[in-house]
Amino acid sequence: MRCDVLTIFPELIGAYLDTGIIGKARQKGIIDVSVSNIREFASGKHKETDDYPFGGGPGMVFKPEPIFKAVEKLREDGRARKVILLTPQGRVFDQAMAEAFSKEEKRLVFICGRYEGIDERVRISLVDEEVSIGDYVLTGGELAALVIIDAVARLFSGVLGDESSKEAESFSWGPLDYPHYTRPREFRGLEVPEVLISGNHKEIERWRRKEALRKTLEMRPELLERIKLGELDKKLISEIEEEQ
Ligand code: 6GU
Repeated sequence: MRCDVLTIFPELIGAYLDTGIIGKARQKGIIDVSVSNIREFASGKHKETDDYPFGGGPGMVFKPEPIFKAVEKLREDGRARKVILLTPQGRVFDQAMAEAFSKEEKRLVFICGRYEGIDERVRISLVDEEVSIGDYVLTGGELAALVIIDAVARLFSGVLGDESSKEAESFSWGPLDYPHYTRPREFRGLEVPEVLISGNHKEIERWRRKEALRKTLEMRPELLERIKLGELDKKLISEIEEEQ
């Protein structure tokens, strides 16, 4: 993934992008994330990036000029780019969108909105896609940019330590993840399920699938309607229902 993040708070997202798995992936050159400060493209003594809304009303609006100039500066290198505006009015980000972004040939530009909104001419003239990370309102798009970059980055090979881990986790086959245990075998009176110590890989696989289905039935039953259940899944679900 190659992307540029445009924000008025570069320091807010810099720490996350420099740390842990994402920081390593950037160091290794597996992902390329650059951050630019929109304020550097604002004019005037005070370098204001916001202004009052025409028509009145509460809050401030992101001025068009600094964002246009920031995007134009990025475009000086002549590379193709897809411009994504982060806004609660966008299409809701999910795993399928993460996979689509991971395959995108063009460099991505994430514009982090702030204030009550962004001048509509930015959307009309610059933006290819509008994306939200869920049905709640944040103070800005910075957290959304990090959420998206993180979800996309981990899909690249070499980013996670163990390549199989991204396959096994939730959403790659539909249901939620199964419960995990590590040492010790007994902790404050709570035992690790016997099957996980049995060494019987077929039984372990069956248990994990069943517990993943149980978790999904409990927390997100609507997910099970979106996926095609196999014969084993149906059998496991009826076992779970009998147990209740
Ligand atoms: Cl992308 N931005 C803001 N400000 N709030 C959000 C969001 C984005 N996605 C969900 N809520």
